[in-house]
Amino acid sequence: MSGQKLTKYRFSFGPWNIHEGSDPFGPVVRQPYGFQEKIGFYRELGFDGVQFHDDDVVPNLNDLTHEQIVKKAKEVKQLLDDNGLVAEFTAPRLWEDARTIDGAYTSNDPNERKYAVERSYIAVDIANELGTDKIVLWLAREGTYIREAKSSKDAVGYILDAINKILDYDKNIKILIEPKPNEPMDQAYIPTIGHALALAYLSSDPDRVGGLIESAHAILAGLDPSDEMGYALYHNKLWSVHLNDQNGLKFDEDKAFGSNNLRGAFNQVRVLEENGYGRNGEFVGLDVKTMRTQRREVSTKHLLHSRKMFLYLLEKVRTLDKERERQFIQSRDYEGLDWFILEHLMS
Ligand code: XLS
Ligand code: MG
Repeated sequence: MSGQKLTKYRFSFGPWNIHEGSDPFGPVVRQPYGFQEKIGFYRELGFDGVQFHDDDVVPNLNDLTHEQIVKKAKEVKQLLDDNGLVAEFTAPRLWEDARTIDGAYTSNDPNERKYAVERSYIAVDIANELGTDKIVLWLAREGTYIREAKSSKDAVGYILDAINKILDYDKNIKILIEPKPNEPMDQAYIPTIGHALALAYLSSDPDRVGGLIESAHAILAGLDPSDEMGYALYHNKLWSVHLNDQNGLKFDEDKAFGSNNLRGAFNQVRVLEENGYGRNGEFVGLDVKTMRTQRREVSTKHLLHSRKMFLYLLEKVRTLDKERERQFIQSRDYEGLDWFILEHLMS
């Protein structure tokens, strides 16, 4: 990396990260901000990119014609332009509609599988109107509550079929698969980036299928997020990230980046920085949730702090004495190396 221009990172989050605090056990606790108000927060928080679900852009899209969808998407594109923002990706929301109760691409009902693919086409149309060539597939309900409900082998075929149909529908779109091992399902079919990239290589156009890695999702799979990122970077298929944190194997907490494991966060920033992530326009994306206890007027701090944490740790990566580190490695003194890293992080 020496001598190379330092990467100037761009940051993104989805409007759902500024939310009203409801959880499975309680209603909203904060007065909602309107969509335009949320868009108004981005620049002041230091963010350039907006992640979207299809229906964040076009609410109630199931009830609209193609023309109405395009018209609404154009309005949102204008709003982004007016606020100096760009869309990072659009994600089809395949986990709320009644036709996705038993899964979307892997539903046992062929009509529901058809709905999921057609809904994905709409997400592609919206992405095109917003000026992004990326859609994200978080395969939320592609899994089971009990194993006997579906065929795990057939499910792979259904997901691959959906991916190939999307690639065929639009010759420019790039698909980012966001793996997660569980929740809402008891067990999901594409739990890790390894599973996701295997699908990419099986697809009809592997160069247009890659991955988005979320810190918490890797942790929920019992894996180290920075190793997962290193794996995808080797394949040149880490096209976005959702940086956040997670305290153990439980529901997806979407904690602020670095909030639970500073060393783990350091290694995520390091693997991104040292392997050129961001040099081809990739965003440092967040997927973080405000604590339910936070009052409305201070319900964007988790975004501000997560971005600040990335930049603090970036400074730690860039100021690490690599020669000293190399000496510890060369002499196989990993206890010494461990202390050296900890001292650096604490200094
Ligand atoms: C899950 C996903 C989800 C987004 C993208 O973590 O990132 O939060 O809605 O689909
Ligand atoms: Mg996510």
